Amino acid sequence: MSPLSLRCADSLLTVSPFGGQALSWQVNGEEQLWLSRDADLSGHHPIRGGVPLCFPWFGKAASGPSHGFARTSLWQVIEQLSTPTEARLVLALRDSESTLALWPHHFEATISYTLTPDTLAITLRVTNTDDQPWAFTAALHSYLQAEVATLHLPALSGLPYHDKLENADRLFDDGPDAKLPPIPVDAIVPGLAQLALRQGDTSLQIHNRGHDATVVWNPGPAHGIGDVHFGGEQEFICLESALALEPLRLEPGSSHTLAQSLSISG
Ligand code: TA6
Repeated sequence: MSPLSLRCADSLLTVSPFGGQALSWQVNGEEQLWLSRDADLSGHHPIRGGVPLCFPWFGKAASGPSHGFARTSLWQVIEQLSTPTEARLVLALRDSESTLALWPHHFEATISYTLTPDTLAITLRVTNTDDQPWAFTAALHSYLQAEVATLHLPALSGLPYHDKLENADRLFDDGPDAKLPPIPVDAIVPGLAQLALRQGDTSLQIHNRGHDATVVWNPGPAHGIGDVHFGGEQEFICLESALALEPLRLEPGSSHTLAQSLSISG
């Protein structure tokens, strides 16, 4: 179950078949994703960092693992191609005895990673292969490298969000000195298709598609999360393309695509 590598020019992506999860994306040697130094890579537990795939549910469920079983399932490679201008890796997950025991529906999910020299496009396509409709929630739970002490996301200014920490609906501050986002943060922001994350001289442009919300998460210093290394919460912000507001119903034979693209600009 070794990680898979995908390269396009100076852009290098590493993906774990366990979870179908991106672990690292380096552009010109600069890491763009965050992976905890204490991440459990044994293939038995969720991996803390990179881009975990949350499916068929986002968040906690009455029964079943947090964020669903996709991130702790073994995905199969179904396509890998590389040209001088683009590289692509596609993995698939289908229902099995173990998924049916947790969620009694037939499905197929594919995750595709497409690399160009300055962009990583991540596309989760979910298909109902059952003879009955079913509903799901999901997220591309991207952990992005960020210097939290100086982090500023102006795109959040004044936006409404659901604060999961206090189960309340709020507005982000829109004052000139607003800390955006405040940390700790666990915010479900309806819509929001585009935002930019500045890092030093470069900026990461984030585009979400097929989502109903962008989730903004950082647990802050008092997190008590065992697999976030000491001080690790100062190094990332999760900006997630999510179906988190309402379960999305899929008819038999139909599909939905949830996507996020990350592009480096100067
Ligand atoms: O996306 C934010 C969130 O749902 C938070 O509520 C927080 O718990 C986080 O994900 C991490 O969840 P995990 O199950 O990976 O510890």
